[in-house]
Amino acid sequence: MATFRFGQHIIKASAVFLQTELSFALVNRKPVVPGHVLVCPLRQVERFRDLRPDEVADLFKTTQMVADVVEKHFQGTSLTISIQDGPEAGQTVKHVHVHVLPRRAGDFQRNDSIYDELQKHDKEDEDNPAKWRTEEEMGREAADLRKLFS
Ligand code: AMW
Repeated sequence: MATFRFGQHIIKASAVFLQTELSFALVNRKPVVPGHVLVCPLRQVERFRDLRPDEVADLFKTTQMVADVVEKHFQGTSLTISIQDGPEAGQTVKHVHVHVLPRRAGDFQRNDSIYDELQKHDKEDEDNPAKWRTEEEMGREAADLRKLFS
């Protein structure tokens, strides 16, 4: 089975629900909200500025498509779309990735708390394997999403 490179991580094809010419989208092992997924360039590039124009175009076209599908699938009514570009911005995986997070009324008491959660959800003390979803759960979610793109 093919695998994908996501920074230091090797991602199984079962967790990837969309591949385009230059990008791919995967489910998250530790979602901040239901439907929190990631869209990445296929090429392992650390910073947003390092992407070629065709990669930026593909990444954002793919993000637009993915965002629309996950918002509807997870019964969201809005979206937070975010890139943590560099370690001081909270980036832990050295491979550009766009966070797509379906939003709904009341999901956070303070709306912008989602950014605090995003910043800390995968930091050392918060991010241990016991808190990750199982491969099976991620595989099921990716399979459901994959159908929505075919
Ligand atoms: W960053 O803090 O670098 O902006 O976000 C990294 C994201 O990647 C986090 O949401 C984290 O949960 C997710 N993640 C890290 N490793 C994996 C993996 N192997 N499979 C799925 N998601 C992952």
